[in-house]
Amino acid sequence: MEIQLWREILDPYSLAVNELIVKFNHIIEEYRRKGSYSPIELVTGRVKTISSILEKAQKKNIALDDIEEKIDDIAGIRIICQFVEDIYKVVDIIRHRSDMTIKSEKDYIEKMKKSGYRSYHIIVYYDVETLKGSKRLQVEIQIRTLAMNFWATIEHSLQYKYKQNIPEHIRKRLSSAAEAILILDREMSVVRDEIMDAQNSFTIKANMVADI
Ligand code: 0O2
Repeated sequence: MEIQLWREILDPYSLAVNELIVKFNHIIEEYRRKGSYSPIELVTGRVKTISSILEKAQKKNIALDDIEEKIDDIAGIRIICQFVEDIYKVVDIIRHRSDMTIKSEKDYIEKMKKSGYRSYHIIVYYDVETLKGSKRLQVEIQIRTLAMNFWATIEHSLQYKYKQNIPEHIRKRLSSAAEAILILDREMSVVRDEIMDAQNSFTIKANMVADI
C-alpha cells in the first residue's frame, strides 16, 4: 500500500487520539478546578506505526482490507491512575459518556495475564469529522495504575529487545516483579483509604466551622 494511502487511513486515527487526549485532560481539569481528587493522573496516546500494524496483521492473518475492522488498537489511549480503585471510577466515567460507545472490555486486573500484565482495556467506537464526512473508528483505551504502567513499560521494552522471546530467568524475575506490583497496589489502596478518610473528616470539620 502506498504511503499516501496509509496517511489517508491513519489521519482520522491521529485526530481521534488528539481529541481524546484533550477530553480526558479536561476531566482532570474539571476535578482539580472544584478542588476534588482526580481519578486520572495522566493521559497519553499514540497511533500504531505502519510496521506495527502490518506485523499484527501478518501474525493474526488479517487481510489488508480488514485491517481497520479487525485491528482495534490502531488508535490507543493510555490513562494512568494512582490507585486501582481509580481505574474502575474511570471505567464508569467512560461508560456514561455519550461521545463514545463501548464495544468490548477486558479486565486484566481481576484476571492477570500469564505474563504478569495487568491493565483494564476498553474498545470504544468514536466518531471523528473529516472533509469526507463523519467516520466511526475503534479506539483502545488502556487504564492502569502508575505501578502497573512501570511493569508494562519495562516488560514491553524487554519483549522488543528479545523479539518476544524473553529468556526464562528474566521471565521469572518479571513474574515476581508483577507479584510485587500487585502487593504494592494493594498497600497503596490502604493508604488511599486513609487519605480519603482524612479528607472527609477535614471537609466535615470545615462545614461545621462554616455553619457556626
Ligand atoms: P503495542 O506495541 O503496545 O501496540 P494480542 O495483541 O494478540 O495479545 P489482543 O486481543 O489484540 O491480543 O489485545 P490485548 O491482549 O488486549 O492486548 C493489546 C495490547 O495490550 C497490546 O498491544 C499491549 O499494548 C498490551 N498488552 C497486552 N498484553 C501485554 C503484556 O503481556 N505485556 C505488555 N507490556 N503489554 C501487553 P500490542 O499490539 O501487543 O502492542
